[in-house]
Amino acid sequence: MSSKQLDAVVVGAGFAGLYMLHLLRQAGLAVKGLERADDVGGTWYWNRYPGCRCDVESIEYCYQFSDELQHDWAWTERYAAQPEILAYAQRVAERFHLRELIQFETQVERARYNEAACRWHVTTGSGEEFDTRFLIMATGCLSTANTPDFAGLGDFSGRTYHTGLWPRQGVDFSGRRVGVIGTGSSAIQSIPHIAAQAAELTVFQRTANFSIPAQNRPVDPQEVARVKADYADYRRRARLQPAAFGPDYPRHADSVLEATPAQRQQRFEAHWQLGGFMFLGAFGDLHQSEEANWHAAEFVRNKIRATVQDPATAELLCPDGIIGCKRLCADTGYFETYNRDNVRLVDVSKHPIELFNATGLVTGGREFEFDDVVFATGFDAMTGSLLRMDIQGENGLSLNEKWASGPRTYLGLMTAGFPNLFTMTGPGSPSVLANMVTGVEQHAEYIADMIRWLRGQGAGGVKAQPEAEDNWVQTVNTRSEQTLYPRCNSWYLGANVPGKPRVFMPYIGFPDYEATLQTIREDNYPGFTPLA
Ligand code: N01
Repeated sequence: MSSKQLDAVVVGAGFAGLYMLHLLRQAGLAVKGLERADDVGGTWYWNRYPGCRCDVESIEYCYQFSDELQHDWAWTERYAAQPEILAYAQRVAERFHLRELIQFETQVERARYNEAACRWHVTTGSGEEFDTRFLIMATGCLSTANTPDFAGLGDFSGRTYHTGLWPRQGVDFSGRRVGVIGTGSSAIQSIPHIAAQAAELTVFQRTANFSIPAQNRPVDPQEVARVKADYADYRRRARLQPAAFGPDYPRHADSVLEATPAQRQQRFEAHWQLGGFMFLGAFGDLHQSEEANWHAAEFVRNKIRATVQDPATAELLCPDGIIGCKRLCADTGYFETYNRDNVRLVDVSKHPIELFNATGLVTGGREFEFDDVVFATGFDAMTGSLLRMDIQGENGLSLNEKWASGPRTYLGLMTAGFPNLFTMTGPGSPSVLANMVTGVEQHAEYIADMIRWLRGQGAGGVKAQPEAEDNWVQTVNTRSEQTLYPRCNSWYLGANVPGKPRVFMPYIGFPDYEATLQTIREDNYPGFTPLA
């Protein structure tokens, strides 16, 4: 085979792509990775903003496929910061000799399916072409930055940044007047750091967000030794958790509505002290009942009121929605930052940002001047990176046409009409609702197994059956409708990108999903049709 005639192309060299490449090479395939960045790491390559760190504990936010790797790598903090996670991805690439499989600074622009040959023709931004049997999209769920189309943005003469495209050399805000737009996870992590450096910081908030202190700290060597003594069992138990992490944290099943006010307060306080996502384990009905959820939300609002000294600012920072409906944020000193003299909060919920001009922006008839603006405005999540590529499957059907009313997949792995095209942690899989590293390992192993199964029977490929896809889409929808998730304007629903179809994209429930995958594998992959 020439270097351009391949068995598999893997797009993306983040955690998903790296492991996929490793497994496919092990399976004996001629495989190549194509990555737009100049190094591995994916999310952790691009998101270098100050304060960037993971909201899943480091002992779990790492691969489990190699026992040696698990034991050799030592994290320094409970929640690892971006430089450490990037260093880990780089170490993995070196240890498993993966860089030699990856062509960097290569953006896939187009992919065309050739039905007669059961192969994909892939074209890059520089016009290079690859011919491959399998095309595997390890393109990430939060990898296409979303900068709103503000009028006059091009007129702004200061510096602009997006948290998801942060300059490698960092940014010095010393002595500068900075504006941050957005109050999602990226903003909540970066604002305390920017505030500590800048002369003035103005935060533009459209929707107040729930955030729980991460309670980050250096790792406890005894705790690490305990986990590592039986890492496999720890991992096994983690996979039985709703989001595939935190097996040793309490998750209570009882109803908040049956607790006395004192019991509620005590339980919420205990879970607040656990930090981050663990807060939502306080009671069993927080994701199901709005009335139950209100109690958790009110507890957090009271914490904000107790932290932020200016009552008007505190009220503006109090979210009025459902806690956990948008992704819960984990912070270190976020609300405290609003007690600094150099920080102010501007509410743009009633008066959206109207326009930018040379010196700043205008909202509600007021003008704000800056040297720098930071867009912490999120991503075109889950589908953005896939739909930006021009992908055409059977009968010239484009993925954009097929997903015009929202993504449709079978198990989040394949979409009917696009044979031999796999999506890793795609819409319809637990993906962003679970530990992403566990999710990508699960998908990489599943895809590699399926390819082995196909090769074992001399099949040229595989496609998802439309009926299987319809049923799965229904299952995903039914699952989300049983929860409070669809009731807010989250990126899980595509609500943050104007014009994007409103469909709840991830599948809720990692353990069920894992069991479904296993049953399907054991039954010889019903819903998938092998191709001659
Ligand atoms: O993005 P977001 P993010 N005018 O979409 C606002 C993961 N992550 O990058 O809520 C004014 O959450 C928007 O306002 P609204 C994590 O999964 C993880 O912060 O739409 N404001 C919102 O406040 C996370 O959920 C970690 O009304 C506008 C903000 O911009 C996901 O990435 C750290 C606007 C965008 O928030 C995305 O987080 C960082 C406009 N026109 C990220 N448009 C950790 O592991 C948008 N906004 C901890």
